[in-house]
Amino acid sequence: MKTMKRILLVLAASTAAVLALGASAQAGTVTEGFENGLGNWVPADDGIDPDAAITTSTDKAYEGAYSLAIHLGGMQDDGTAWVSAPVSAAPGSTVRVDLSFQLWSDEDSWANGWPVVAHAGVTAPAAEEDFTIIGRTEKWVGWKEFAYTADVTVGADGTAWVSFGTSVTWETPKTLHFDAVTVTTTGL
Ligand SMILES: [Ca+2]
Ligand SMILES: [Ca+2]
Repeated sequence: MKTMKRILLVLAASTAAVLALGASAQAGTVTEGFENGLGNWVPADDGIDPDAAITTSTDKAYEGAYSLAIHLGGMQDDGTAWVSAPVSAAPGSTVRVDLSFQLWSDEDSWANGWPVVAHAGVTAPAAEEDFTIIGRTEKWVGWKEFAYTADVTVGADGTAWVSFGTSVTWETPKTLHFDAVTVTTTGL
């Protein structure tokens, strides 16, 4: 009787472990506040704006002391810069990727805004056309949350890439500050 009880306990424990593993493969949330550099976020741009620069900055912070600063010179009247991070999913599965972040604006202006862009897919974006426009800059004062959701079917490597940034549509230099990034992946 004692042995049977022990076997049942072991079975219960291993079932719980399998369930926990399944859950962690199916859903997860990662956050980034840029307090120690860019973390998992890889900086990139389309090569059009020679002044494109992606750094961390203490000029603005939604949380902690640092934000992500994406700078574009604007003088080509074109050019897109962004950061991308890999997220893990079960190989071959379809996941919903929910991205959110805070973006700082100095002013609420009738003009002068640039698109805020985002993307999620099996590869990181390479050009402006790869992105979805999810809003425009300089249409509020202070911090504002932006969000983007996409479903991605990952390949055998179990990796999806999620990205956000901005794109020049007005010939003026801008430095945009992003912070408090959250990426949640949920198995579908
Ligand atoms: Ca921060
Ligand atoms: Ca453009």
